[in-house]
Amino acid sequence: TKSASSSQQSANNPVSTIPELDLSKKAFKEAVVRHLHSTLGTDENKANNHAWFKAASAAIQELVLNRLRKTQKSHYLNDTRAVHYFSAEFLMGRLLSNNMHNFGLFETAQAALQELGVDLTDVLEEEPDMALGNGGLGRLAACYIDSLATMDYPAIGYGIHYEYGLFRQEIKNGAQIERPDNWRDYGNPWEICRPESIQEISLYGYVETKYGKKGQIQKEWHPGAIVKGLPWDIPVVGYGGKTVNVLRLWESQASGYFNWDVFNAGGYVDAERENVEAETISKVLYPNDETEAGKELRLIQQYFFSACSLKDIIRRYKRAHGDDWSRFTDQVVIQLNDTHPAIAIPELMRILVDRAELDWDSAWEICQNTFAYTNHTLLPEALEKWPARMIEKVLPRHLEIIYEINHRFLSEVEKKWPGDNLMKAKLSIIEESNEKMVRMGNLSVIGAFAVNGVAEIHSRLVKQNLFPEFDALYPGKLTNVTNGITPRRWLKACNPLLSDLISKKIGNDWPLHLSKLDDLSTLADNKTFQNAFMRVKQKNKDALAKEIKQLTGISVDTKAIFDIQIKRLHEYKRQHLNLLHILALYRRLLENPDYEMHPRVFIFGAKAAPGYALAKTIIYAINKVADKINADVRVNQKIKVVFLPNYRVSLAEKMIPAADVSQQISTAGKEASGTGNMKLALNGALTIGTLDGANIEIAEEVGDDNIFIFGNTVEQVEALTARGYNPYDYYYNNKEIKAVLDWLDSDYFTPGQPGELSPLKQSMLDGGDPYLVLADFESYSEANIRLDEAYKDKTRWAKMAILNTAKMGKFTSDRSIEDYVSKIWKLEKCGIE
Ligand code: B1H
Ligand code: IMP
Repeated sequence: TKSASSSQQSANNPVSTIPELDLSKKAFKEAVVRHLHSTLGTDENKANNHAWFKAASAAIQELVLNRLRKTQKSHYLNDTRAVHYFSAEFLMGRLLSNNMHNFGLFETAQAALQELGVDLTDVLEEEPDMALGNGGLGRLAACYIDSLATMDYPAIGYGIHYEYGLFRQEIKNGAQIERPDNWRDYGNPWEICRPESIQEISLYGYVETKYGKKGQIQKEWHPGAIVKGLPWDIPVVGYGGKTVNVLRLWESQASGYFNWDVFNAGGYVDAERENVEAETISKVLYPNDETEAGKELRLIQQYFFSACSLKDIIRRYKRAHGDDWSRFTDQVVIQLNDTHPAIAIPELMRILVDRAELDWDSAWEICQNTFAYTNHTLLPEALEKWPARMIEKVLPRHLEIIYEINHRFLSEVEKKWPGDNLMKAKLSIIEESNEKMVRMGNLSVIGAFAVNGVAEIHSRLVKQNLFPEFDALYPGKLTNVTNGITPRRWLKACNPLLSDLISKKIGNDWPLHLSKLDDLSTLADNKTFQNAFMRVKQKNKDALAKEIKQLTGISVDTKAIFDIQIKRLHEYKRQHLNLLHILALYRRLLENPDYEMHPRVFIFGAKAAPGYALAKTIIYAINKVADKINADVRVNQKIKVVFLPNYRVSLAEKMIPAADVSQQISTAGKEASGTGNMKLALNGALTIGTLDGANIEIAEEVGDDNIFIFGNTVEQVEALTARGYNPYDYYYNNKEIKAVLDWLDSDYFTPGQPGELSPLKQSMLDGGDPYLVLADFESYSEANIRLDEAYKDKTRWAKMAILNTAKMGKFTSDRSIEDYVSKIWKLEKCGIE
C-alpha cells in the first residue's frame, strides 16, 4: 500500500515525485519508507537503527535541498554581498535532530517514526559527530553559521574536509588512548560532493623574474606540485527552515599531472608516492588545541583550504562581474577565524598582482578591504609563527609577497615613529631571531580592516598587551565582539523538558529572541515555577546518571550536586585546581566524618592533546583519584568523581542540561572567552568561576548574587607575577595545600606505583605553578563553601538557577552575528521569497 500511495503521488505531480515541502507526518513517513526501499535497498522489517537514521536523514535532506536551491537562487538573483567564514575547524556535531528542529519537524518525525515502530531517540544516536574541530574555536564557527542562516544573511563557511576528525578518546587503566575518528565510515547523509567545482592549487617550486612588455618586473611561480581540491557541501539550515546556506569543505586529491618531471624521468614510484602525499593534506585534523604544531603539513593544510576557497570566491565573483575588480570588496568580506587562514592575505595579493596584473597599491587596497581577523587567544604557544625557510620552500612566491608587504608597512611605521628601530622590530611581520620567523598575527592585523577579540576583557588585553602599537597606528581597527552560542542546539534541542516549560510560560519565540528569557525573571520567586524548574533539572540529572552508569559503571546519587567541568584539558583551564579541591574535601571527610557538605558528584569531560604529557597526567590523576574515592565507603556517600570518556558535542548535549554547577576556573587573563560557560548557565547551572573571559559578562548579566566568583583578577595576577610568584609560599603556609600535594607523591592513588602523579605536584612547585593554582586555591575553597551553603537552601538555589537561564539573552550567537554585521561585515539580509 505504501508504494501505491507514492506512485499515486507521482501521478498527481508529474514533474517530481518529491512533494513541495509537505511537512505533514504522512509525507515524512512516506519519504522515510521510500528511502528505506529505494536509497538503502532494505525494508521496514529488515532495517536496523542505522538504516532508519539514513532514511530519516534522506527524508529531511529532500527538504533541505529544496530550500538550498531557493536560497542560492535568491542570493544569485539579488547579487548579494556575503561573508566568507574561513576556519580550519567546524565542530558541527550531529545534524539530524538539529535539522528536524530547524524545520519545526521534530515532533512530527517522532510521531511518524513511532507509527513505524521506531524510537527517534535511538535513531538519533546512530549519527556520528562531525568533529572537525578541537573545541571552542571550532564550535563557535558552527554556532555562527547556524545564526547566519537563521537570520537570512548570505554566508559561506570554508574549511577542510578532514578524513579523520578529532581523535576518539578511550580510557584504559585511567589513561587516555587516542583512536582514529572514522566519522565517514558508513557514509554521511548530509554532504554533497561537487566535482564540478574542483579547484587546483600549487605548491613548492621556484619563482622566475621576467620583464613585461612595458619593461615592468613580472614574477612567475613555477610550482613543483599541483593538488586538487574537491569540495563537499554541507547544508546549514536556519531555524524556521527558510534560508539554507552551505559549509564548503575541501578534500585534497592528487592531480593527474602531479610532478610530471619526476614521472618522465622514469621515477614512476616516486611520482606515485607524491600522489599519496597530496592526499594526506586533508587526512587528519591536528589535535593540538592552542599549541602550534609548527609542521609543514599544517602550513600546507592552511594554504590548501585558503587558496581553494579564494579561487572559489573569485570564480563566483567573475561569473557576475567579469574582470572588473572594482566591486570585489562590495561583494566579498572574508573573516579569518584566528590566523590559521592568514596565508589567504598574500595569496589574494598574488592573484591580483601576478595574475590579474593589478598594480601593487590597487591590489593592496582590495586586500585590506576584504579581510577581517578574529583573535582567539593570547597564549604565546598558540600565536602562529612560521619559519621563513619553510614558507620559502612550500610557497616561494608568497614569501616574496610577505617581504614586500612588510617593507611597505615598515615605511609607514617609520613615518609614525621616525628612527624608532625597536618599534619596527616589534611590529615587523618578520621576527629576526636565529631563525627568521613570519608572525601570522602581525600579518593579519596589517592585512585586515578589522580585528576583534572574543570577549570584553580579552579585547581589552589584545589592545593593551598583544597589539598596543598597532592600536596606536590604526585607531579603531581593534574592536570587540563577544562570543555567543546558538540557543537552538544548546537549549531547544538538547533540553526539551526545560524548553517546553519555558515556552509554556513565555511563548515559543525565545529561540529567535533570546532576550525574551528575561520574562522568566518575574517567576524566579514563584514557588510553583521553582518546583517545575527544579523538577526538570532533576529529570535531566536522572537521565545523566543512567548515562554515567552505562558508560562507566559508576552509580551516582541523583540528589547530589552535579558539578561539571567540560572543556579541553589545559593547565590554564585548571582541571587540576578542581582536583586539588576534591582531594582537600576527601581529606576533610577522612579527618572528620561529620564534615558538613551536601553530597556532590564531580563530573569531568576533557581530551588532552596527544603530545601534551602533563595534560595526560591530569586525566590519569582524575581517574585514579576517582577510583579511590568512589570505592571508599567512608566518603562515597558524600563525594563521587566521574570522568566521562570521549567528550564531544553530542555528549555535551547530554551533560549540560543536567548540571547544577558549571566550573569555569581558568587563570584570569588566559581564557579568551569560553562558550561552555554560556551553555551551562543557559541551562540553569550556577557558575563557580574566575573573573576571566566571558565569565565577567555573565556575572554582569546575572548579578553578583547569582554566581560564585573567586580568585585573583587579571590585575592581581599581573602584580603577583611581577612581584615574583613563589608557589612554595603557599605550600608551606597552607597545611591543606601541602597535604594534598604530598599525597600525590605517595602510592595511595596508584598502588604499587609511587611517583606516577608526582609530575603533577612538581608542575605546581619546582615547575613554578605557571597558572597560579596554589595562589587561587584558598579563595576557590571558600567559594565552594558558599556554593554548598547556597544549595542547602532549595528555594534560594532554584531562584538563582532560574535567573541564570533568564539572564542569558545576551549570549545568543544571533547577537554576536548582529555585532559582526553592524561593526564589520555590513551585510544585508536576503531571504527566499
Ligand atoms: C581558542 C584556540 C585555538 N583560542 C590554535 N585559540 C588551535 C588555537 O589547532 N590550533 O592550532 C586551535 C584552537 N581556541 C578558544 O576560542 C579560546 O580558548 C576560548 O576561550 C574561546 O571561547 C574560543 C572561541 O572564541
Ligand atoms: P569551553 O572551553 O568550555 O568554552 O568549551 C567550548 C565548547 O567547545 C564546548 O561547550 C563544546 O561544545 C566544545 N568542546 C570543547 N572541547 C571539546 C572536545 O574535546 N570535543 C568536542 N567539543 C568540544
